[in-house]
Amino acid sequence: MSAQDAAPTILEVLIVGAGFSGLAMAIRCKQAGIGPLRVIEKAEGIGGTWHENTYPGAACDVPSHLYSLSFAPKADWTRMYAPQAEIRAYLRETAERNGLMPLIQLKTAFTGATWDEARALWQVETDRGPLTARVIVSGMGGLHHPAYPDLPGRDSFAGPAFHTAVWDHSVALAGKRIGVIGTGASAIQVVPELAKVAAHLTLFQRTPPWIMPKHDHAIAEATQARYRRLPLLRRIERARLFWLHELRALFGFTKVSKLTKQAEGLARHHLAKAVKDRDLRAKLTPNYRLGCKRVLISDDYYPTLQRPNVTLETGNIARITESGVTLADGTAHELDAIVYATGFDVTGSFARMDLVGRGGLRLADAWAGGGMGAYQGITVAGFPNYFMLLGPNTGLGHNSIVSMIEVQVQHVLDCLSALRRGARDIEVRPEAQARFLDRIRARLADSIWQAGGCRSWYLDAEGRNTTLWPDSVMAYRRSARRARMADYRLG
Ligand code: N01
Repeated sequence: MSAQDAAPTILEVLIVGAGFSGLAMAIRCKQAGIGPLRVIEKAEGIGGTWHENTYPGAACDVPSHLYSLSFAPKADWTRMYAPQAEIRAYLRETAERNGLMPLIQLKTAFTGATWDEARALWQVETDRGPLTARVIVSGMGGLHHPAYPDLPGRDSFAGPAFHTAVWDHSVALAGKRIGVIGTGASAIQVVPELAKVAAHLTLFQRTPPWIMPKHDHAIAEATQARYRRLPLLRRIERARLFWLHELRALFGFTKVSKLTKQAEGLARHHLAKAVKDRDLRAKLTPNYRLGCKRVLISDDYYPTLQRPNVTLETGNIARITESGVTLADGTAHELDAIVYATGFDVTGSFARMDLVGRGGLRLADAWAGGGMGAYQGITVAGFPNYFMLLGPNTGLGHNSIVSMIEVQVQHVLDCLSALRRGARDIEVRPEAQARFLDRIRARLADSIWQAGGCRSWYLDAEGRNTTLWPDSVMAYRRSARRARMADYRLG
C-alpha cells in the first residue's frame, strides 16, 4: 500500500523532503515508535540533492565514510569521494532497509502550512492536496532552487541551455561548443567531464575559486571487505576523517588568521604546480581570502583548463544572444549549448515557504527585519511544533553536513518526547531564540565570510551570513544536541 492510500487523518509527524535529513529524521522517529509518520518529497525519487543533481562528474567533496549516517553505515564505499549515483543508491537502500518506503509520498511538493491554534495542529498544503499534522519537520535544506544569472537576453539563446541542478540528459553535448557559466563547486566537477567530449568548452569565470588537491582514489575491495568484517575499523576511519576536518574549525579557520595565510600558500602551490602558464595562473589566482567562499578540492580542474579545446574567459558577460555569449568589450563567443553552474537561491527558498504560525505570523515577516534566524537553526518563536533540519546558520564550510543533521535530529526527538509526555505543543521562548542569535551573530561579525573580501551564497542581500554555523561541529553538538526544556514553552 502506498503512503497516500494509507493516509491517516492526522499525522503525528510530517517530514518534508526525502534527502539526507528527512530520511535520518524518519528513521529515528520510526525507531522511537513515533507515528503516524509521513515523508513527502517533491521529486519522483529519493535522495534530495543527490537525486536532483545528476550533472556529469557530480560527486561529493566530503569523504564517503564521513558523508554518511553514523547509524546507517556502509562498509563498501567504492571511492574516497563518492560519486552522486552511489550516494543516491545509499540513501535509497537506507530507506528500504529501515522500512521507510511505505511512508514516503513522492511527487508531492509542500506549498505551505497554517497553525490551527484551536486544535494545535498544522494544516498543510501540498500540490497533491491538504494534510493535517501535529508536527512538521522540514528536511528541505536550502540548496534546491536553481539560481539563474540575471543576464539580458537569457531567453533568446537558440540552443539548449540548462542549470547543473536540472541536467537535461536528452541533450547530446558531444562534439558541441559548450559554454559553462560559473566556477563554484558544481562547475569544477562538471567542466572536466564536459571538456572530454566538447568540440570546444568556454568557461566564463567571474571569480576564481580557491582550490586544494582532492587526492580522490578508489577504495580497494580488500579494504571494503575489512570494513565489512571489522566495523570498528570503519568507525575509526570515520572518526579520523571527522577530526581531520574538525581541526580546521578548531584552529580558527572561521576567521582570517595566520593559518589562512598558510592554507593560501598551499593552494597557490597546488595552482603553480598544475599551471605553468603565467597568464592563466594569474587569471586563476583568487583576490580574496581563502575560506571566504567554499574551498574547493579537485585534481582535474586545473589540468582541464589547459586542454587545447578549453578557453577560460574572464571578461564580464554583457548579454546572452541567440548564438552565444557577448562580453562587455564586444567579444562574441559562438556556442551550441549553455550550462548554468550558477548555484542556488538559498534565502529565497526559505522565504518561499508560506508558513503561517501563531496569531497569523508569517515566517517571511518574522524574518523581515533581521534576516533568517532560528533557535539552534532549528525552530522559530511563533511556530510551535515546527522544526527545521539544516535551517538558518547550520551549514558548514569545513566538515560533513551529515554530522550537523544528526545533532538536529536528536534535538527534535527530545522535543517530540516532550509532546509524548503530554504537552499539546512546544515552542521556543523568544528570549532563548534572541540569546542564541545574539551569540552566533557576535561570532559571525568578524568571520572570514564577512571579512574575507568576497560575496557568496553564504550571505543574504544585506550582507548577513544567515547560512553557516560559525564554529566547530563539536560546539554545535554542545549547543544543540539536547533540547533544553527551559528554553521552550510547553502548551
Ligand atoms: O554554486 P556557487 P554551486 N555571471 O554559488 C557564478 C554545494 N555543492 O552550485 O563567485 C557570472 O558556489 C558565481 O560567480 P561569483 C556546496 O555547498 C556541494 O557551484 O559569484 N558568473 C560562482 O562562480 C556549494 O557551495 C557539492 O563571482 C555568475 C557560480 O556561478 C553549493 O552547493 C558539489 C553569475 C556559482 O557558484 C553551491 O555550489 C556541488 C553571473 N551573473 C555543490 N551568477 C559537493 O561536492 C553566478 N555566477 C558536496
